[in-house]
Amino acid sequence: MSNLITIERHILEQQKFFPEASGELTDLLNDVAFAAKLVRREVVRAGLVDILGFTGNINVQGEEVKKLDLFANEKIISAIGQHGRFAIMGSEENEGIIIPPKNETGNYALLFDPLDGSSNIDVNVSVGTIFSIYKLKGDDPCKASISDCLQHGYEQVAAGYVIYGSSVVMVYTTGHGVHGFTYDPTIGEFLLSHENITTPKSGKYYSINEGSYAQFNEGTKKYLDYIKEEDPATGRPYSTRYIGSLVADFHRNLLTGGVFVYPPTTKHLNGKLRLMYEANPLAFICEQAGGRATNGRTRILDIQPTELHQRTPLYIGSVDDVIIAEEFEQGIRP
Ligand code: P6P
Repeated sequence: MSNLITIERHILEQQKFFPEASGELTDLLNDVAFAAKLVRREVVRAGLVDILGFTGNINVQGEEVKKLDLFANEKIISAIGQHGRFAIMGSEENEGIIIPPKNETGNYALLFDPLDGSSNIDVNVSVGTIFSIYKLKGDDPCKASISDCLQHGYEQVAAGYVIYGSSVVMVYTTGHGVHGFTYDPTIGEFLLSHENITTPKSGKYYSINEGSYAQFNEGTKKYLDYIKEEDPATGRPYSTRYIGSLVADFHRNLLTGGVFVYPPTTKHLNGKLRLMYEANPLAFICEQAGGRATNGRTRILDIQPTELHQRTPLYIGSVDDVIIAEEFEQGIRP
């Protein structure tokens, strides 16, 4: 590859779209990229250091906290918080908001899931970090509050994820396309590998946990019957691909096409996934890549947030595939 473009250089070039941001956005995204390198360093060694397994703690979600979850959370808060660019943060691992050190100089809010899919960590299945960045609503960082963390998804100034898999890839958008960078451990840099990612209008994969079939409503059950019928004219049956790690399932469908559905269930009436640091950032990325993201009825980015950890159903991926799943959810398709 002749012109090696690092993520830092690419972010700097994106800055031209934000003349008013005076370089802040560049610094924010570089902070996130730096934190991702620290998390990656431990994730890829997880089997060699005493960082696997459980901490014995239960997080705000009522889930057992993995050591690597906690490590990633602490690393992101400290590595990013130290530069004073964020006035406030919200993490999947913390019940309330986080006011980082030097917050008085920050003009942005950061929402993140430090290590999504952590139940897969000990068995070496891809996991991921997801992040979402907003400009503060007011102009006094010292007055930053939960309302700065509860803005509509369409207010995001940047969003992205890091997938720790066979290779480590960081994907981000600032509203000007979606770009992917693969980590090269020989030089310690994320290098541009997927410029201007666009997702196919339709795919051949559907991702849903069919083990929850008994918990699904009639619309979801009819959708599953439909997507598995033989009909070459519409490319059916689709193939099922479900890793149980949102970032991994999303990333595959983003590149190859397909649909990911986490619908309402009797166990999770509002879906299981989190709006602010899972659905919103991935929806921003998906739409920027030409895809679609809803809760089965409403555009994810238009949902008015009310709580930091609120859940939402998630229908996300190729436009044509998402619309079909929505039509069953809404009873439009018999
Ligand atoms: P289920 C992992 O715990 C996670 O939050 C997402 O990464 C993943 O898509 C989902 O939950 C899997 O949930 O109920 O299918 O096991």
